Amino acid sequence: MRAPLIVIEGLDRTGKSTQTAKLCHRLNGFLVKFPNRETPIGKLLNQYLTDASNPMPLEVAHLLFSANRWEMVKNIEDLLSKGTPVVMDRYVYSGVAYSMAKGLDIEWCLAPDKGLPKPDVTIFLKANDLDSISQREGFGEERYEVASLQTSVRNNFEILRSRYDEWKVIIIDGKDIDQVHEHIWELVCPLTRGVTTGLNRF
Ligand code: DGP
Repeated sequence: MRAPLIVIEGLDRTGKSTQTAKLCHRLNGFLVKFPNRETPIGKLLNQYLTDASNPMPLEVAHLLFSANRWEMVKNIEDLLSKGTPVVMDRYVYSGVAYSMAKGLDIEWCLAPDKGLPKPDVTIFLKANDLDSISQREGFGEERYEVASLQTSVRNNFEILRSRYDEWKVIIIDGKDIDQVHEHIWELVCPLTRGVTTGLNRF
């Protein structure tokens, strides 16, 4: 028996940080946020994201985002095997959806993440009303926070959703924080007794 690996995905400013923190607290789990900007690789990514004039090639950024996930694997596997649920704020799917939106090929994007542990459930916080997202406080501060790019990222998330069967979607329009949290809890609750199967891999 091991603990579950739970991922919450979504566009920028859709409430992932709030929801992952709330879920983690309720589960007494461990929160992993990607990109993890604290590691040496994460610091490079932070510079890339916050300085739009940073000339780092797209492919290099993609590989660094992937490396940033690989940095955490051992830690994550240890936690799961010891019975601590792991909640992730973004994961492989953000990696693919954002880089595809900038023009990279889906298979190329997936390749460096091959072998990473697969989530037991991926919950996509979907906003139908993209205008309301771009009006949220702070939107536009980082490189990818551009309305046209977000539309493309959302379409890419839909492509990924049709490929991976552990995906669940919650429409967030018109819902408050607690309502979204209760939806998430309904999806996660069956996993709280533990998972009997081993971890799948990408
Ligand atoms: P966040 O810290 O969750 O606001 O994410 C920062 C930005 O980085 C956000 O616009 C989404 C983007 N992002 C997150 N993960 C990846 C990734 O793996 N690859 C790429 N290309 N972009 C990512």
